[in-house]
Amino acid sequence: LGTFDWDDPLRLETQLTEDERMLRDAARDFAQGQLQPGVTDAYRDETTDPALFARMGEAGLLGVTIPEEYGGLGAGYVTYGLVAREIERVDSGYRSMMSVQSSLVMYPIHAYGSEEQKRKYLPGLASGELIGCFGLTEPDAGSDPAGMKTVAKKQGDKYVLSGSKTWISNAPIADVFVVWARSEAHDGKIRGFVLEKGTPGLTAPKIGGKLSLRASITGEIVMEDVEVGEEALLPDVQGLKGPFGCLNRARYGISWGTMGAAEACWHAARQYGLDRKQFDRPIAQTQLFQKKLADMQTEIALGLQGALQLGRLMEAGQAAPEMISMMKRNNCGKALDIARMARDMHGGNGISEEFQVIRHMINLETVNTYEGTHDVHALILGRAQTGLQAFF
Ligand code: TGC
Ligand code: FAD
Repeated sequence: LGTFDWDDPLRLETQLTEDERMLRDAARDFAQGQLQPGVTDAYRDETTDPALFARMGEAGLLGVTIPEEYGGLGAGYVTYGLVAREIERVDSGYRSMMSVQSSLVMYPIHAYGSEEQKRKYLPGLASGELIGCFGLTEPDAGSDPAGMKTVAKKQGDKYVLSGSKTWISNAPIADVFVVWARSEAHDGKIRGFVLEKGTPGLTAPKIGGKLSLRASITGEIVMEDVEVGEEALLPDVQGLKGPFGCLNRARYGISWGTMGAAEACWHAARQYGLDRKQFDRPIAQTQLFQKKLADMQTEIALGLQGALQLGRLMEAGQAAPEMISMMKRNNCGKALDIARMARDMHGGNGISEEFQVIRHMINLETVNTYEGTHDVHALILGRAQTGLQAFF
């Protein structure tokens, strides 16, 4: 019979390759050494230091799955997931910055872009010298991106883009904007464009007053007759499968990342229960406290196994979007439950920034909503098993 490691009950560690463990350890060192010390202040003060991108780039954490010839790490999807888990163990906002750059900006340029676009943007995005953002959501088109109003009109050899995007991570500090619009020259189909900061008519005001994901800056993208040439069009994709192809990767990364946030909350609650005494004994020595710890341990172990299996299927080219919906939805929902439990188990201290758990809890409200809400992923899974469309 084997031994039981409370911290790794189903032996995830033994299912990773040596290279994966090494890159995971490097990501953990970076996250704990460079991100953890400043996160409480960044969250409280709602500040995002753009220099963090260069530091993540230097540590090799941007574009993990992008080939080395374009500045990426050329590693697999499991490594990408392990990196997301380590960063989100610190803060969902920092993982957000990394996933937007890697899955929503570098991936579409690599998968759908011309050779010139790849050479122009990918190395700078990998090093973090350039910051990217991804504009799909609009004020009137969130869960239903097919309802987007942003248009690209062809005038001579130029495209003229007008419209607005909202709730866009990184936008106010971005240099490179991957934006999705209906193109009149392509029968109204959705096409991707790569816009650059400073182009006349393009602005990205910050959205203030966020009480969640405060360490990651969010903004709008406003396009007032933004004129670009053919070289801005992503040539190799059209239709909603363009943005969804990117979302598949980011959603997959979130299934790992949320488990990192959940682990941080679980470990904190366990330690707090061992340290804190009431009624002359550690609160960890009560049945209710231990039941909560058991639930956390079980859900995290299962969530990580699911994320790992999905990562292996992605690496084998066998992952279906519905599998990604299942893992994004389940792991976000479970992580949110775990963070709420951990907050409760800390008593009054649980609401203090010092104990971190309430920050994770509030962040996970955003993560449960973006990249497809918890309920929208339920509808994707419901459609897949009934054949019945319940969106409208
Ligand atoms: P539907 O009819 O289902 O599909 C339309 C076309 O798209 C294709 N498709 C996919 N392709 C690849 N991967 C997927 N996951 C795909 N899902 C759909 C589909 O095959 C079809 O292609 P074609 O060629 O036949 O036209 O589309 P629908 O309009 O009925 O979609 C419904 C729904 C709800 C599934 C979808 O719209 C949806 O997922 N909504 C959620 C929107 C969302 O996730 N937005 C995310 C915005 S980005 C973001 O939040 C970033 S946060 C980043 C951070 O900070 O970390
Ligand atoms: P809505 O679509 O209006 O949904 C509101 C509620 O209605 C939800 O509970 C939803 O589940 C429910 N609902 C909607 N349709 C149905 C239905 N058919 N049946 C049942 N219930 C339904 N977007 C980007 O493009 N790029 C980004 O970088 C980005 N970053 C973000 C960062 C943050 C901090 C946040 C908060 C959001 C970000 N988003 C981004 C936007 C995000 O993807 C959307 O908020 C999300 O897709 C939901 O859209 P919505 O806010 O319009 O909500």
